[in-house]
Amino acid sequence: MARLQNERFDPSVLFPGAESIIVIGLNYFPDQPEKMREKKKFNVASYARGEDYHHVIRRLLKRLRFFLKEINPKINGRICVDTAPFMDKYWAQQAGLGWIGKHTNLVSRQYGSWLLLGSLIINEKTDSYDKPHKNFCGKCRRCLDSCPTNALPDLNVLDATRCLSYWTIESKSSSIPKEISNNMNHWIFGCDICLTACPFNRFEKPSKTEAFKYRDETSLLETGQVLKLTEDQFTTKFKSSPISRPNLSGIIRNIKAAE
Ligand code: B12
Ligand code: SF4
Ligand code: SF4
Repeated sequence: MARLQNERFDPSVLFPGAESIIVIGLNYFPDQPEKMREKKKFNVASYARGEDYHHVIRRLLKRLRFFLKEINPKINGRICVDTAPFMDKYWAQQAGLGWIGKHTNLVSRQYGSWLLLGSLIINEKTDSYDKPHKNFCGKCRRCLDSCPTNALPDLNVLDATRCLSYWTIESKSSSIPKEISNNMNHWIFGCDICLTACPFNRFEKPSKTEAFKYRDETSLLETGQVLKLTEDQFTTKFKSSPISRPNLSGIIRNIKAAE
């Protein structure tokens, strides 16, 4: 995060000639939220139940870029999905998709907390531009109060060193500190607690994206059976899933901490 600050704050440094940004939000609210209820011991973040969204959104944006080039061959574009030094949420709010809620994620009046974001920066002006979305959080603070590890200590402030999402996906540490593991609430890959708390989820609707449909492999985590897999079996099964990110050793660490 500390590197590439100039690119992060100015998309025309990231993509010279940048004139416009097209932002897409893809609804990932689970199509079968109750599927594993009976046998479930552990929780997996909703965004990780199907194919990795980086691949899904990148494919869509590549098609969009191809389509735009057919209309105007001079158009070039740089795709940003999560990993680029680019402020996905800020530009989504500017493009009118929703607003940055107090849990620091974008909230939509059409889909609640459940949009994943991707952008295409292009080198052409467009006929018209959308307006930035108004913030509708008001006095609500349900997300802040719901966080079990106090990772949301203030409005719009996330302390990643206390966030279960950081500890269960990104951390390379061999163990999880006690003050975090005591409050894992059975989350072993990511965490949806603050997202679920948002009252704007009354507008949530099941995702229609085939690639986000629940994959049977996900149940191996939810039931704890993943512990029976070898490293090779884990790598093969979760090849195109976000669950591959912490490796099997990370998942085992998370299960031990959450048990
Ligand atoms: C690092 C990261 C994390 C870290 C830290 C998250 C955090 N909130 O700080 C961890 C691992 C904890 C994490 C967790 C999650 N993440 Co995450 N994460 C990111 C990532 C890669 C970078 C965010 C970041 O720190 N950027 C650097 C800072 C400087 O930028 P920023 O966060 O955009 O915030 C700045 C701007 O808003 C700016 N700003 C505000 N006003 C203005 C005005 C002007 C004029 C300007 C110039 C700037 C500006 O200032 C802010 C602070 O500096 C983004 C993808 C991305 N490239 O944005 C995904 C992203 C935020 N994550 C996402 C998701 C889904 C999650 C989880 C829900 C996953 C899960 N279920 O476990 C959790 C949610 C936790 C939470 N409550 O936020 C989605 C959120 C989608 C949405 N609807 O908002 C993103 C956008 C990925 C994507 N492409 O869809 N994540
Ligand atoms: S994702 Fe979970 S741990 Fe992280 S801020 Fe939200 S509720 Fe807290
Ligand atoms: S729970 Fe309340 S404060 Fe948090 S993002 Fe939703 S509306 Fe905003």
